[in-house]
Amino acid sequence: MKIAIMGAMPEELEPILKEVGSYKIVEYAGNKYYEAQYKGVDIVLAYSKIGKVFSTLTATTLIEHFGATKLLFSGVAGAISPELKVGDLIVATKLAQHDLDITAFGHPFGYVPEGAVYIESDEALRKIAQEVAADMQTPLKEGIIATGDQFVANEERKNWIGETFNADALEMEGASVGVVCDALDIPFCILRSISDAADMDASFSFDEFLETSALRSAEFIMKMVEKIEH
Ligand code: 4EZ
Repeated sequence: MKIAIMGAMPEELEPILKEVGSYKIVEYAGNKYYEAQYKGVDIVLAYSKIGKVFSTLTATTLIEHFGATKLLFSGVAGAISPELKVGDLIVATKLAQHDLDITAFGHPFGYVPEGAVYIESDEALRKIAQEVAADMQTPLKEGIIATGDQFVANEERKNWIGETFNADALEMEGASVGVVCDALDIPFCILRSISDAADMDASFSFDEFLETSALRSAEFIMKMVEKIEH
């Protein structure tokens, strides 16, 4: 078994690299990959850069080139659900691409022929996440995450995404990573800590809380690695 841990931004991966301590850097496909061992488990880490395209490339590379057999994503997200406040954790039950639109042909938002609106995450990994939450006595919400190539800082757009996909949080990489893992039959888990509310103050809130929320997600993900059977 080899566990891939990915983020989108350096700030999302740095606390994980710090916890891992020593690693080997391999440059491949225009990015840096970090190979290491953590508590006796082989791991490979990377941050992809922001958005669906870069995260697709990185997830595919982690699996096809580096041989990852499970994938965990750690990072931050904008809240849609009013229950979610800055720092809160959410694990995706399923994910959708909110900016995928061929509705002109009568298809629902997020759907293309031979695809699916929602990609389901791995139930066993979600269960491990709930166990970690219980151990840490930290609330963990399960919910739908919507992904698109937009930093949403607009109440109207956020509400539309919430209503259209029944989504609780939004970000820019989860669903594309999910599509890759689903196609390659690799169990995956998308964990996010809230950095903002995707409203008109989102960019300021994001800048203020990126580091602390990313750290919270990273600490949680490393507890999950310890619990995964190996
Ligand atoms: C994307 N990530 C944000 C990248 C922002 C700025 C240089 C998470 C995220 C997010 N994505 C946090 N809040 C968000 C929001 N309101 N809209 C989209 O995964 C890069």
